[in-house]
Amino acid sequence: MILRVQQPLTELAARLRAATRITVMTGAGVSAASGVPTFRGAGGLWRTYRAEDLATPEAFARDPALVWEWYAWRREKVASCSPNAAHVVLARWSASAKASAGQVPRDVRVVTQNVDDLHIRAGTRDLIRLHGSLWELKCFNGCSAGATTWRDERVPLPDGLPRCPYCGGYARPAVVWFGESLHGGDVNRAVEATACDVFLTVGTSAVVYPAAGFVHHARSLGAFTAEINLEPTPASSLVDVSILGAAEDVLPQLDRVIS
Ligand code: BJW
Repeated sequence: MILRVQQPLTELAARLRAATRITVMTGAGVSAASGVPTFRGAGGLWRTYRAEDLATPEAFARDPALVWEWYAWRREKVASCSPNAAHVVLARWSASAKASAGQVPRDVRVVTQNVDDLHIRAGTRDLIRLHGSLWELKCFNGCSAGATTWRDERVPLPDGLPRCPYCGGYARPAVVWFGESLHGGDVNRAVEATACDVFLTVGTSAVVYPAAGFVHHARSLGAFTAEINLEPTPASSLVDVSILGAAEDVLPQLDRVIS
């Protein structure tokens, strides 16, 4: 177990206990203990591949087979993974709107940048998914019917590149690539969730915008802000409390203290 700083954990627990509105924003580090590779940490995906080669519309237009090969590999990887203790705690918090007698009722929102769906599989309610899902596809050509995403959980994918059932063009993963706008409704819900008592970021390198900006927005609105990560990030010196530790260790410990 990696838990290097006890004092910030105690302070965060006290803040969480007193809070009525809590927002937790997660990144790839939350799924690391499940076996899902992160992007930028040790062993992260970008250490092996260049983002520009795989996670942009230009990359897909240039070489859809290469991009699909990468996504097919990641779908297979994620399909073999299960939610870990961090997902389980957040799922329980998200469902704990009605508190038992004597407890403060809590409204817990979970916002994620992850496309793996492990929060959903753990049972998180009303999850806000900023970067889409590995398990949904849409038309790459942008045909009107294929703009609405459809579910595709086939693992492995059949031979040949997935096609749009409406226009026959290439289908693509319904994830948000660099240079693409996030879905307006998701951004609005996330911005709304920055109006909270405690805003906690977990397992994100805090470098990809607009997600990385939400913790600062929450702070400007008066939220107590905190971060849980294995290592310092650009947000560490700006949040009220930075806890160096693993999400799957720290969240269950916080849960025990505040429950
Ligand atoms: C643990 C742990 C454990 C490990 N416990 N912790 C210049 C300046 C500012 C912005 C821009 C700019 N140029 C371009 C932009 C915009 C760009 C951007 O932010 N770029 C930055 C990199 C500079 N953003 C966009 O393009 C976004 N769209 C947009 O802004 O539209 C308007 C616009 C367009 C064009 C120009 C300007 C504006 C879209 C961003 C989409 C991001 N997409 C991806 C891929 C999704 C699909 C897929 O998965 O295939 O999303 S990139 C990748 O990064 C993925 C993630 O969701 C995202 C964030 O990564 P995350 O989750 O933080 O993971 P890691 O790996 O980075 O970090 C893991 C952390 O966990 C590490 O810190 C570890 O230490 C830690 N950890 N184990 C706790 N057990």
